[in-house]
Amino acid sequence: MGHTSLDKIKALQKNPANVRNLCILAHVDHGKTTLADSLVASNGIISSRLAGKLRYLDSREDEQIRGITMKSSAISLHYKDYLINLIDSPGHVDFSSEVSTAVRLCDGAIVIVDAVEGVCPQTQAVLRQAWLENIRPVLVINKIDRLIMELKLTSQEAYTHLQKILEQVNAVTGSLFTSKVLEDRAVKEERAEEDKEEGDIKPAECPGSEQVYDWSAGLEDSDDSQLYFSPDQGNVVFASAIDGWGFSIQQFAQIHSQRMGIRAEVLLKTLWGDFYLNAKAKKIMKGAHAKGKKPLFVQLVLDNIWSLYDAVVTRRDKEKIEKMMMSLGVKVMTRDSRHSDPKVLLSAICSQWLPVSQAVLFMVCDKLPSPLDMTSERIERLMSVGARRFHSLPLQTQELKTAFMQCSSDDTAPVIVFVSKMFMVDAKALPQNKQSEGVSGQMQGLPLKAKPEEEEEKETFVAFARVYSGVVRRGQKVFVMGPKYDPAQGLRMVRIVSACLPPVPHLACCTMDSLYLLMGRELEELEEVPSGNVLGIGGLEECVLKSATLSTSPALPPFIPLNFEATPIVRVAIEPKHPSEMPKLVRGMRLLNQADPCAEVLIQETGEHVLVTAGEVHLQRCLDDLRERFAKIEISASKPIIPFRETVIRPPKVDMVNEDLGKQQKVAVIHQVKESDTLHLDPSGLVTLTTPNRQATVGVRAIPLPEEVTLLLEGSADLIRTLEQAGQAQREGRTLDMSTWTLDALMVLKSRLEVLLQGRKWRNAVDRIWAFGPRRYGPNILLNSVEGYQRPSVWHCLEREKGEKEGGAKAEASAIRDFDNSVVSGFQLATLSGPMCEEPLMGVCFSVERWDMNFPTQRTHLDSVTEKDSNSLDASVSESPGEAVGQQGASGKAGGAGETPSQAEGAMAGASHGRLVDCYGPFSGQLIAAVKEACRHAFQAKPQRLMAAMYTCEIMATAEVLGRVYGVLGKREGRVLQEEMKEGTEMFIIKAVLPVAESFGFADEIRKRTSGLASPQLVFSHWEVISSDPSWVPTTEEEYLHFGEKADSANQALKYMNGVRRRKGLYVEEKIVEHGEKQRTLSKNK
Ligand SMILES: Nc1nc2c(ncn2[C@@H]2O[C@H](COP(=O)(O)OP(=O)(O)OP(=O)(O)O)[C@@H](O)[C@H]2O)c(=O)[nH]1
Ligand SMILES: [Mg+2]
Repeated sequence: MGHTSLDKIKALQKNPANVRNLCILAHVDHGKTTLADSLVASNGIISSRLAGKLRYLDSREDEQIRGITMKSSAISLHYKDYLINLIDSPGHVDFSSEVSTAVRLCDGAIVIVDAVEGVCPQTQAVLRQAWLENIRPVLVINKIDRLIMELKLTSQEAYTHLQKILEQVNAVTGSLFTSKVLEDRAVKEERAEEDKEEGDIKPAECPGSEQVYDWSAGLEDSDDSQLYFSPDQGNVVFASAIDGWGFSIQQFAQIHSQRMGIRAEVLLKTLWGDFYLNAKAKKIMKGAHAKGKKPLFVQLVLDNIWSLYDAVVTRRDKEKIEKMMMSLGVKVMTRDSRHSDPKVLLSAICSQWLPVSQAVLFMVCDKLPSPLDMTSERIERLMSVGARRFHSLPLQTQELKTAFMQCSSDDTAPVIVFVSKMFMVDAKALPQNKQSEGVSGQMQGLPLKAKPEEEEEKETFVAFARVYSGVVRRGQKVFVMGPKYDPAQGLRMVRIVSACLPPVPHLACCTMDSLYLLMGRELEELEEVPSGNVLGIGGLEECVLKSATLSTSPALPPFIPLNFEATPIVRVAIEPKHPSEMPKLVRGMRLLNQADPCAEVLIQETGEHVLVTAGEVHLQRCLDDLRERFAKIEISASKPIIPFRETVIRPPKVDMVNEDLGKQQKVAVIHQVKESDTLHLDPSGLVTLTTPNRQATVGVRAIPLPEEVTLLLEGSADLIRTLEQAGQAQREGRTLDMSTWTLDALMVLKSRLEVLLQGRKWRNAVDRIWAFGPRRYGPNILLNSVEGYQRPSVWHCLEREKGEKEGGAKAEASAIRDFDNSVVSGFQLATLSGPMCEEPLMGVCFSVERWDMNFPTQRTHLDSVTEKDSNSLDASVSESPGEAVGQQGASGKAGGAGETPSQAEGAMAGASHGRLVDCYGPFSGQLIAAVKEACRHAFQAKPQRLMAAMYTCEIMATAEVLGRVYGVLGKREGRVLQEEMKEGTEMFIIKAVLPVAESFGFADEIRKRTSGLASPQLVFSHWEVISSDPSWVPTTEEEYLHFGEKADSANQALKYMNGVRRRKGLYVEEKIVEHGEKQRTLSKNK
């Protein structure tokens, strides 16, 4: 463990004021792990000669081979009197969930930016993540050697370039800050409102009645001086991690103040900026740029570095090197100075002259907050789960805020711990087993080679965690709070932690069997860990799935869920090579699910085991892990399953060869629907369908939603879910304590929908929304256009004061109101899988225009229980199975249920409406099926289209390889959105979108075609309608001429659709050999 003893670290842990928990964040390949190496080397854990080459924290074999980090890992370092718990994180977008797990446990972050590439998409993403978690960043501008050696900039040009980079980074922070201030102002207003309301009770405390806000008010008052990166603030280090040097301007200010006799404070203020040295007057003057003078930074800082590189690397001028070493007071070993690679000598000199580790460690101790500096804002945010606000939490819960703030390690302080992920280690590498194993501890974390069968089970999970309050002791019992745990409920039922808890929902009890100090590839055993430190906890695998909140106080609510940036989108079906090994696969997938923060594991209705990952690289890592660590069997994975969406569009005006279409074409489309005695279709697209027992008839029309509406609904899924929950609660007679912020957001959503849904056909549409779907929050709408049918709108629960009126309305509801829920369920089923290839629908509005009920004996009795029953059943059905595998799950359950809730129909129908059973089955079931069928037919009556998931990517390429990049993009149906030259370099930045379906192997292909110069990162961006019609056949002469008779070669949508249908075992209409005689004709010609 290097030259710091375990006892020293234990002592340092006890002083939270000198603890720094921080992570290293950056875009991929900007040098995080290389910088971490230098810091690790400063503690003697690795040799400083190997720093930068070893990439010590990339402990996995595939990380070393691919050269990218795939997981976050922590190491504790010692610097002066400080303990630094450092977490290295991955920069590749596929692993951005690992970044979230790191950021949550930290108080500060080192953000690294590559001096050549500047601010990249992931740089922005990590800055945003740091911001959202309220942690303070410092900046390292890395790879400055590239400006010298690759771009061959002069020191003056480099200065301008660095200034630009700093501006870019500050622009990102600035925009985050502005939006935050505006948000804060909204909250303040809200508080003022609340105070006003409470003012009825305590008028004395009521603030001034009229408050007028100026829009810029918050911006001016807020202190943003701490916020921006500026070398004179001491929060920027310039570095070349690979060559081992780095500095902040403080260092140079000190060096030069002695040499030149200028006060260090003056230099500190003037070293960065538009200042120059007037040698004659011995003064520092302003206006270097205007007067064409060398800025101080160039003259006193960069020039020294430039001339060192010039002497050592470019000219290899021995004499000059000697001289420079003398003046710097640096001595190097002869083997370094004689080495054939001049970089060795360079880094030997630099790492003594300006050691990067000292500059960075000094900066983090000086500028980043300690655990004692937790802001109350951050604590309130962590504790305000869901739509609840902090002030509505029980009093005992609110009091826990003090415990966070004090960060006390007293025995009386409640223990508060957050686990952000679970990672697996080989049991042999655990410190308690190490004595017998000797050196094998070194190998911990490295992938395991094949081992004898009996050792298979010997792997355990360690929780990656942090103590926020109290002292954690080995063998201690704690509560595990599930994501839905309600402290108010818990407080009523339990007081202390004990093994036999009364059954409190979402609360469990667990023992922390062992505690570890995380040392990169190694673990060290600890007896206790005081507040404010990062640690590993063993023995939680039974009660923690991926992340969890632990405490000794039942008053603690679960922390807000981790904020993941990436959407898991790439799914594959997995099966064992030998069918008999299925149980091993199931176990392996369960372990994988637990060990990976964002991978999802589900069992599809067809019985297939499906793995959902964030991208291709992530997928590969998950498969490798399954093979080598978790299942340890041969597995085969299907080709990635690409998700599609189905939608309808407005009838196109032109055909495939851009000819104007007449009316008759529309009719041709419509006649795809086959009419029967219970099904009728009118030419305008209205489908009427009667249930088999002829007691109900529904008329449904499908209407495409405007694109903006679909986007809005898609983006507001969480909000709509809250709305749905509130509606549900109201129907059950409960109230959901929504924060004013959520209520406001819902009102805004409603009014935006009103603005977007304009025109005759959408009159009053927003108030008539019956439901959203699928799963009750999807981007499709069910619209109530039934004449004379009154039902409360989905927005009903927003109108608090009108809440009471509903009771009255209910009593006079008609008999059909009882079956309201069957219609909604039918709609949910229809939107969950569409008629084209059973993929979910998107952007479709189903307007129910007719709903007639015709009972043999009129039912007058209304049974409210009935409605409730079907409600709750439906709710459990509509919950997505993926979400069942919760992020903060308190149980060890893995895997989900079936994917489509088709069993819903039977279950629901059986549960209620028993009196209306006839030979066709329960009536509500018939109605569900009828609505679902009507929706499907209505959908088919409109021009249907597939929607493809699209990735965006940003590719950086030089002019020479630009053509090849375009070639690869074109071949894969990609579209270039923007191309621009990166300032100060010869690189082009290309922004493009391409379908997920065409993206597999894209990054590799680009890398190969450009000899590794361009490496794109794919980020899910949106859904896009594929313009070609999959059911299209050529009808006009021109089309025959253009596409031939089969016309299937060019039809991308048909290709995708048939692919999905084939995979799902649905009927695919295909002609395999047509016109066999043509081949004969060909051979005759030869
Ligand atoms: N020229 C130069 N190259 C550097 C410097 N620092 C790192 N590199 C190189 O950049 C590449 C990526 O370095 P890493 O440290 O693995 O980058 P990372 O940010 O950890 O990458 P991910 O973890 O995959 O996001 C390696 O080939 C390093 O050798 C530097 O200061 N100068
Ligand atoms: Mg790395």
